Amino acid sequence: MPEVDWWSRAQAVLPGGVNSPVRSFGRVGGAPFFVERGEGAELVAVDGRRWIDYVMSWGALILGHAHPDVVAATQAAVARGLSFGAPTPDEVRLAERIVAALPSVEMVRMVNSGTEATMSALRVARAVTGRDVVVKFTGCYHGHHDSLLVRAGSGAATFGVPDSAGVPAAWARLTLSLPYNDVEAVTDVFRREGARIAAVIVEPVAGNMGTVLPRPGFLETLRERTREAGALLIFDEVMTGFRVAWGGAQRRYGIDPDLTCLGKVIGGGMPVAAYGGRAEYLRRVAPLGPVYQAGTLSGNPVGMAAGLAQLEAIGGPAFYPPLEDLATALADGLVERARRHRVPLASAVAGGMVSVFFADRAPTRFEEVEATDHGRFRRFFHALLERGVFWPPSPYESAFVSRAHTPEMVEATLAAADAAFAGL
Ligand code: KE4
Repeated sequence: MPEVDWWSRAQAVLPGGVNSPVRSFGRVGGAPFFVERGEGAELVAVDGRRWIDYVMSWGALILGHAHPDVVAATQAAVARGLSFGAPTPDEVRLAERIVAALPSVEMVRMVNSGTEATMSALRVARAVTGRDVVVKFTGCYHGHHDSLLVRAGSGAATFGVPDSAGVPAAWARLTLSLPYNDVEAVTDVFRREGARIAAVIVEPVAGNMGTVLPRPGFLETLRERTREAGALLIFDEVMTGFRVAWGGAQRRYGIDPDLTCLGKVIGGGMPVAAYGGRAEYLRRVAPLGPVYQAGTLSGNPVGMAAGLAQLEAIGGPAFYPPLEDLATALADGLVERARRHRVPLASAVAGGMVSVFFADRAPTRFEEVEATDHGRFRRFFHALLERGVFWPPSPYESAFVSRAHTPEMVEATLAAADAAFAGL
């Protein structure tokens, strides 16, 4: 059977050959492999090659690929029908699990993507406050809706400019994008624009510029300034929710946001996301209140079954310390191997998410990530890929470990990295 050239076929009918840009290897060069299946912590390509996988569907698969409990629950749900457009008990069960795990969340609405979750949360915040301006942070990614595809204007505290073609300038002018971890910039903007600000939306641990940790006082400042100004604080925990702790970053750092966005882990690999928060805010959402938001497949039974099975298998808070230990062993091992070859490498770890940066110290904001050595990252990525390790194909992405990753796999990864650093 002649090998199918999936990459050529894909590029003929899909923009860039992919359904999401990062999969195209655009940041690292080369052509992506096409996956036949996932097994635990490994991906198997259609030609039989296999890799230890640190992408794990961008964080969704915290138990690993095709976990038997998730597969069984999802298959059983499929056999009962894929979608009804009518309420089902599992929607209630998953919402109850989320509410029980996140004290700041009294009520949730299921949606189908992180983009929908953050878009809807912003709409609620604008409705609750009657204000239009939102504050985000450069390097944080909240999905691809117009309000948040905005990058910083010329000055740190000037209104934004579109970060994508097709985003109206008028929309961008309602968004302020500040440097992550910059407490002074936040205080200054609230001093000047506080009365107009509907919400601040933040990744409480940034994961879309690599993993960048909040500096002490940063999240606390956001909580104080928003409360003083009557603005809402939105934690975008699409990546950190059930990834950095059972109760997400809000439990890890002890901050209660007004609204929370979730995704990835709560869907077990299916298109499931959610936004939630104080009941008084969620009661503004249709059909109860004037904020309209809807979705044909929101809360669909197959996604609910997958998410419930994954959360069930995670079990609770005790799942996370061993996961973080493994991520830390990986990060420390990579930094140590790089040191042996006199390659500057820094790392950041939060729960089961981890990044390494070709720099002397871990970045605290987007500009510092931009300044890291991307050429070395590209060569590192391909050297690992040739040695059976699939690292995220961009210096602006986080890597993810799962319960399926073993210490032996970490050792194999470190051996591959040692050889890679020798050639950098
Ligand atoms: P989706 O619309 O892609 O489901 O979620 C958007 C989103 C929102 N908020 C955060 C914190 C996110 O990390 C994401 C999506 N994450 C990326 C990974 N960097 C998804 C990967 C991709 O775009 O293909």
